[in-house]
Amino acid sequence: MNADLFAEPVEALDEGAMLLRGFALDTAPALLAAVRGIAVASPFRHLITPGGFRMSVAMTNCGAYGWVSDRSGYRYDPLDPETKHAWPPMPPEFLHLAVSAAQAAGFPDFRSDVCLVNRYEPGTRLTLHQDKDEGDFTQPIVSVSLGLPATFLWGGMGRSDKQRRIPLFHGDVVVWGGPSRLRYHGVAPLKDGSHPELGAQRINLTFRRAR
Ligand code: MD6
Ligand code: FE
Repeated sequence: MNADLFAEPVEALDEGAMLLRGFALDTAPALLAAVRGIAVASPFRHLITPGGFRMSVAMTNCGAYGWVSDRSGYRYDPLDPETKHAWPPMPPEFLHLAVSAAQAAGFPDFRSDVCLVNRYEPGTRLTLHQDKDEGDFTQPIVSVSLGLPATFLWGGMGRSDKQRRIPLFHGDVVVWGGPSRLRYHGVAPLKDGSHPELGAQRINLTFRRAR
């Protein structure tokens, strides 16, 4: 088989930002089984933004901390505010995938202590934002797409910079760090569809180092 006939599986988006096509395909079934377990312990919920809006993305977390939002602001919390318990531990297969994807993208020292799990349904979107609530911007973000395809909006360092629209499919991984760590990004409204494993859903895992 001549690999040159096929799309490049690794694409540099910008300095410090890489798209790893299909990187998580082999582990996807194990990842999805683990997501179901996480959602039993800490259910998906729609957080309220500091401005009082309900987020259309449903979220939960695993790891030592979880990313949460309420009227008082955004923060990383060692306890799930809904259950008042610690978040479920990071499953070993999550950690292994996050570390190997970071390494493949040129970040050999990634030490993730949070996985934010996002659930999108048709119509769900994520407006342009920076991931800037973390303590150490030398650590990258690793983002894993599962289920329905989505259009990732990849912007610049300013909110109004031109954006690229990048289709993300089941098993794709995007890693951003270094000079791209604070780039604006988002997700366009999810189109209707049905995925063989997840039905009308997209699950996104974002791995970070919170502290
Ligand atoms: C994505 N997600 O779903 C990218 N950031 O492909 C994010 O950038 C993101 O889903 C912060 C909080 C939740 C997210
Ligand atoms: Fe983000």
